[in-house]
This record gives sequence, C-alpha cells and structure tokens, in this order.
Amino acid sequence: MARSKIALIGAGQIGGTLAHLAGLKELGDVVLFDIADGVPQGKGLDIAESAPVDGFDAKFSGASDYAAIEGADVVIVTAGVPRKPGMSRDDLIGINLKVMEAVGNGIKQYAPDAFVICITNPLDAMVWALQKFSGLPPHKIVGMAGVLDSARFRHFLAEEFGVSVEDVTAFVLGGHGDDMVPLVRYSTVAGVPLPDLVKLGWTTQEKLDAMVERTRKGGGEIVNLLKTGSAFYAPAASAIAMAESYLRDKKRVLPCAAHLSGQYGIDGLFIGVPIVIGAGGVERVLEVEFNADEKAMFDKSIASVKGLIEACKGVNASLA
Ligand code: A3D
Repeated sequence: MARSKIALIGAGQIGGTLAHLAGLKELGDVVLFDIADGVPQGKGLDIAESAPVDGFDAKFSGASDYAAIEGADVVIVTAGVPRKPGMSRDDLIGINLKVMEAVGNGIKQYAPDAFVICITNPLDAMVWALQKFSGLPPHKIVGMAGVLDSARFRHFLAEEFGVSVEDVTAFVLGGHGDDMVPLVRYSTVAGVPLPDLVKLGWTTQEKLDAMVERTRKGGGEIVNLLKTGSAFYAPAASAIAMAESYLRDKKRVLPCAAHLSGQYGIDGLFIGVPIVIGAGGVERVLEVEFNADEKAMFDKSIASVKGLIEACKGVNASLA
C-alpha cells in the first residue's frame, strides 16, 4: 500500500515539529508548504537528513505552490501568526482570517478529500472560517485545542500527585480561550475522579482550583516565557495524535473543536467536545451531562466563541 501523504500548511515552529514527529512515527510522506521561501525546503531537507540516524522512511519536500499538496490524506494548518506577549488569541483575527481564505482555496482545489486539522488561532473561529472557505464536509475538519489543553492539565495533575502522566486522564471542553472548561468530575487518576482524590487527601480543593486556572492560562504562560512566539512542542504532539487516529483508524476519543449540529444544544459552531476520530473523520460526538456550574462555564465559553465568529463576519463579508 502506498504511503499516506501529509501536507503541513505553515512550516514555522509548529509546522517543523509536526514534520519531525510525522517522520518519527512513520505516518507518511510529508509536504511542508509556506510562503517564506526556502524555509519549508530547508526544514524538509534537515528532517530527511535525520531519518538515517533515527531509522525512519518517509519523503520530505518543501513548497510554496499549493499544487504540491495535491491528493493529501491529511492537511494540518498552522499558517498565520502566533501571539506575542500582551496579545490575546483574538488579536490575531484580522491577519489569520486572510490566511485561512488562501489556505481554504488551496485545500478546495488540491486536497478536497483530506482530513483537515486546524491549529491557527483564534482556533474556534479559524476552524469555522476554514470550513467555510474550503467547503469541506464538516466531519472532515477539526480544530486542535482540547488535546493540548487536557495534556497541560494532565501534566500539572501528574506532577501534583507524583504519578505517571499515563494514568491521568483529563477532560477539557469548550472554546480554546481563557474560559475553556476543564471538567474535574470527568478527570481521573486511574479512573478515580479528582473530587474523590480531594476527599482522599491527595490534594486540596485550593490546589485543584489553581491547576484548573493554570490550565486555562497555559498558553499565555509559555508565551510569556518564550517572548518571541507561542508553544509548539505540545501543540504539534497533540495534532499528530489526531492525525494518527485518522490515518490508522484508531478511533481514539479526543477532545477537539468539532462542528456541532444540535449536540450540546449548539448548531453550526465548532466547539471543543469529545469526539471519535477514525477513518471516517469525526465519527461520533460524545455528549456528557453537565451540572449547573459546568453548564454556566460552558455557556460562557460558547458566548466567547460566538463573539469571535461575529468579529470574523465583520472582517470578511463573505462569511456573514
Ligand atoms: P510560526 O512559527 O510563526 O509559523 C507560522 C508560519 O506560517 C510561518 O512560517 C509563516 O511564514 C507561515 N505563513 C504565514 N502566512 C502564510 C500563508 N498565507 N500561507 C502559508 N504559510 C503562511 O507560528 P507557530 O507555528 O508557532 O504557530 C502557528 C499558529 O498556531 C499560530 O496562529 C498560533 O497562534 C497557533 N497556535 C495554536 C495553538 C492551539 O492550541 C490552538 C497552540 C499554539 C499555537
């Protein structure tokens, strides 16, 4: 069977890391696309030259013409600009919406059958706009945010409890903003929910609340440390987990920004919810029950996403 083809639109910090991880996991041949001449070619060659050392077989090429993504099975989009200190994700709308229009047209023309993962911020609005610009069926396009947000929460929890990250599961829903919704009732250590661990004295409610807050601000914490851009290792690892679930039909249950058509009482928005990713793309949306507090947090997060969509419609009349 021929190798899968993975197109990475944007060969910056995340794009380069995605290419390297895709190679190490032998997910398929990789095309890096970027408007910065030489960068996708240079990164592609550099990674190809690491393959003999690490022992993986994959082709890497760089391009600045959309024809190069023709027939891609998976497209991962990071094109655009990241945050700098003092910027919110929402400050990126104007520039990144124009980029999504160009990317959407490229996908429509050359890779209309691909499974597309959007990472560009502000995520929930950009994945919504990219679906409109590309015309992809809604079950073939998702946004990466929940896997990263829950990975951050899992890291903090594993450190606090002194246990393996592998045995910590976390559940983070809603938009990818400071009002995302980490659900402690559905987050566990080896199946034991966090509120029970507070009762058992493994941590205190105050410490748990602080970890939830740190998760919400996790992206900003890295931006403030790096000063020149935003996180890229964990975001790339998260998107690769999603791509792998599609390409290998693993049917993993992952929190992603998925198109909702009535689930959770929402119609026509991309919102972070648990979904099953398999060969069919988004194969299923898992709906969980909220208590009153969780519902209030979720509603607040939805309101922020709606605000971003309205802002996009204001910037680009074709989206209205
Ligand atoms: P960066 O290293 O700047 O890479 C972006 C790349 O996009 C650069 O190489 C640009 O040359 C390229 N680019 C710009 N315009 C175009 C275009 N029209 N067509 C093709 N390529 C273009 O950024 P990064 O890789 O660190 O981050 C990429 C995006 O991901 C940003 O929008 C970040 O805010 C976002 N991000 C999202 C998350 C989420 O969890 C959702 C996390 C981290 C970063």
